[in-house]
Amino acid sequence: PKDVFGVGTAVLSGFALSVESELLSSLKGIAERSPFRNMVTPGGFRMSVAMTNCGRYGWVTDRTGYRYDHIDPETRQPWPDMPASFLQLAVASAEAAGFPAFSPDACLINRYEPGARLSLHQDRNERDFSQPIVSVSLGLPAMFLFGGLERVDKTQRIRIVHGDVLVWGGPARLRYHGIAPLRHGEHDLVGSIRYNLTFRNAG
Ligand code: MD5
Ligand code: FE
Repeated sequence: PKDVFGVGTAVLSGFALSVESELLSSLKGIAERSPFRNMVTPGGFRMSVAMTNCGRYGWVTDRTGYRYDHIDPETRQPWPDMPASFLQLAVASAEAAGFPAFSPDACLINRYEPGARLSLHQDRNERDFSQPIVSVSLGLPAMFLFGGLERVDKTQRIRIVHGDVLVWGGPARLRYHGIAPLRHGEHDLVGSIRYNLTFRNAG
């Protein structure tokens, strides 16, 4: 793996390609049970990225704040189970990046339509920052913004494409990051959409 961003980061180019169809069909099943929705931030803004989750815990936001919850607030049911294909890819990716003990219990699934973006933020709702985050990209390419440990730090940009897996751990785990507004386009298999699966140990 390339650690183009520095210690704790890995870009596994095309690592998910061999299982793309399993991932996409599992994703369809998850979205049938827990549909994508645009959540509202504590500040009252509707997110342009639509989200759902699978696994023991799901990440949610509403006017009261950000949290991990075992229950989908829309369906009032537990989130769909994490499919074996998801878990296997996440664990293999973390291992390839030097994190052999990754045990994800949450998978946040982001759906970007053209124009959707994710502003610069840190992921800090998880209990154990020694566990990495594994991110799998499917569909349209995206421009990933990668900053430092402070919001004002200069950001690097990298284009990530269908099948890429990125791993963030160790000293990179709390770096600021975001996604620039998605450009219009058409992906052969996925259409005019980008999906990102982010595997976490929420605890
Ligand atoms: C995405 N999702 O492409 C990104 C990929 C999110 C989110 O940011 O919170 O759903 S995950 C990128 C990530 C996670 C943890 C740490 C770092 C990046 N990092 O240190 O840059 O939808
Ligand atoms: Fe994030």
